[in-house]
Amino acid sequence: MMMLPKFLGFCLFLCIHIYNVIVDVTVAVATIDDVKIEVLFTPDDCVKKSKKGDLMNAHYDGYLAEDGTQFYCSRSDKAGHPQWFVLGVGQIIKGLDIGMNGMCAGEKRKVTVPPELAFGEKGKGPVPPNATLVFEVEVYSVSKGPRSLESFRDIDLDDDKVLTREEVRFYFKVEYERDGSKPREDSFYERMVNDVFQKSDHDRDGLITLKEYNIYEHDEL
Ligand SMILES: *[C@@H]1O[C@H](CO)[C@@H](O)[C@H](O)[C@H]1NC(C)=O
Ligand SMILES: [Ca+2]
Ligand SMILES: [Ca+2]
Repeated sequence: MMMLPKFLGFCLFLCIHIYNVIVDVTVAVATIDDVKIEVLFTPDDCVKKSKKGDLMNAHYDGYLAEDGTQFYCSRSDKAGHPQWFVLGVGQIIKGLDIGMNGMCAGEKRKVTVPPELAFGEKGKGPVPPNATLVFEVEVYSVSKGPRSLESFRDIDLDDDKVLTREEVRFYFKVEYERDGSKPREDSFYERMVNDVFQKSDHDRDGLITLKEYNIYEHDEL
């Protein structure tokens, strides 16, 4: 369980990397309106909706709009683990950050993303230049994001300004079970904790400081 999480799929890494590259080299001409959102399924109790900074768990399949070729499938890639990511902070491509806003657990959407908000003029790997992409996404969970100062204070139970694995695990458990959701297995929380530490514990000392915690918060504070 101490290994780096295997469930962090290829696409998530690719998306982060490419997104960073694209932000540097292209002038974004597309806007939020250019992302087309079609809701395919809404569960009855669709109350808790995703917003920027939330931690989400989702499956997504990616297709080229032009001919429907599938270029990514999180169900079959990397042992089919759903992807964990923080919404709205550039951990996934811009078009999905926009297109997955306001989703609840259980919701399914088809999100069409123009190239400016995906892999741009250059494309990447199986994605050709100037490709409009279609993603079919299914959200498994939405939880209060780990990226605000407020949540840092909530997580830091002993108020010593660093987060331990135990504090983060306890926080997620309480967050998940507060709405009466059924308790999850320990391995479920362990994967979340691993993911958070993999992304935030930059010096790998097993503790997350306030500085490490706020690393993605470039447009806030
Ligand atoms: C991609 O689109 C840009 C802007 O419209 C254009 O200049 C470029 O030639 C296109 N690239 C390819 C490979 O089609
Ligand atoms: Ca602490
Ligand atoms: Ca650290």
